[in-house]
Amino acid sequence: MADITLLGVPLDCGKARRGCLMGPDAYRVADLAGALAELGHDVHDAGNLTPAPLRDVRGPDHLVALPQVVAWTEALITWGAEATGMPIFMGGDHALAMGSVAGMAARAERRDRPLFVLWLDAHSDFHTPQTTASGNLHGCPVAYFTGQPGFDAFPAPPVPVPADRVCMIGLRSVDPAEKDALQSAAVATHDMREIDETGIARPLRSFLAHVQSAGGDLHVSLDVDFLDPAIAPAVGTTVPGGATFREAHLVMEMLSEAGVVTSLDLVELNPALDERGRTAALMVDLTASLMGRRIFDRPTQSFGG
Ligand code: 5AB
Ligand code: MN
Ligand code: MN
Ligand code: MN
Repeated sequence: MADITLLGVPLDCGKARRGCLMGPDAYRVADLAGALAELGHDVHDAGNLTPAPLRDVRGPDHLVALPQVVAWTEALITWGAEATGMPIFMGGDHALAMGSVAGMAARAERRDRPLFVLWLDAHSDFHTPQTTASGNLHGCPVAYFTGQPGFDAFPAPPVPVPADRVCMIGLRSVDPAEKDALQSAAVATHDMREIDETGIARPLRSFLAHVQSAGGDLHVSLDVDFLDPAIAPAVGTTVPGGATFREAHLVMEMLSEAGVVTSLDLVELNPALDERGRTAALMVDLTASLMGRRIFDRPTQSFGG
C-alpha cells in the first residue's frame, strides 16, 4: 500500500479567472483522503503550501502574475525535492506543474531513476513566456520543465525532463506556436482524433511499456479539462470532445495495474463553476481508480516493453 501525502496548492494566478484556489478544499470536502484510506493506503494531509517570498522578477509585460507564479514554483521545487512516498498535488491551476514536476524530477534523480510525465489535458501547455498570446502561465508548464529557453525569470529546473519522456493524451486545443514547438521537440502527442480511431488504451499501453522497461518514476498531471465538459463542468477552459467517463477510468485503471505512478497533480478544478460538487467527486473517483479501486481485482501487469 502507498504512503500518500495530500498537498494543497491554492495557486490561482496562472490565468486571470479566479476560483482554483478553492480546489484543495473542494477535494477535502469530497473526501479524497477517505476514499484513498478505504483502499488501504496510509494517507496524510499536509495542509496547504505557501509560496516563497515575492522577488522582483522581469519578463514580457503581458504575462499574468509572473512574480507570484515564480514564488509558487520555488516553493514547490523545494517541497517536492524532499518529498517521500506518493505526493498528490491538489490544485490550484496548471501553473503548479512547473514546480511539482521540476520537484519530482529532482527527487527522481536522487533516487537514481528517470522521471516520465503523462500529461492528460485538452491543451499541450507548451507555450513559453515569449509565445503565449494570453499571457497565462498555466499554458506554459511543459515548456518550462522540459527546459525550453525563455524562462529566465524562473529558477532553472534542477533536472529538466527530456521531452521524449513526456506523453500527452487528450489534446484538442493546441495553438499554432505550440504546434511548431511540439514538432521540433520529441514529446509524444496523442490527440482526440487518434483516440477516436484507435481507442485510448493503445497509446497509453506503449507509453507504460516504455516507462516500465526504463525502470522510471511516473508523474501524472491530470487537468480537469482532459474530461468531457458534459461530465466535468468545473473548469474555466472547457473544450468539447473530451475523454468520457469510461475512457478516463480506463486510463486510471491501466496506470494502477502498471504499478509505476509515483506522483499526481489534480489541477484546474474551479469549484465556483461546479454543479453540486460533481466534478470534484469525479476527480476523487478517478484518483481512487488510479490508486487501486476496481470492479474486479486484477494483478499488476507488464505492458510488454
Ligand atoms: B490549461 C491557451 N493555449 O495559452 C493559452 O488549462 C489555453 O492548463 C491554455 O491546459 C490552457 O492561453 C491551460 C489558449
Ligand atoms: Mn493544462
Ligand atoms: Mn487544459
Ligand atoms: Mn484550464
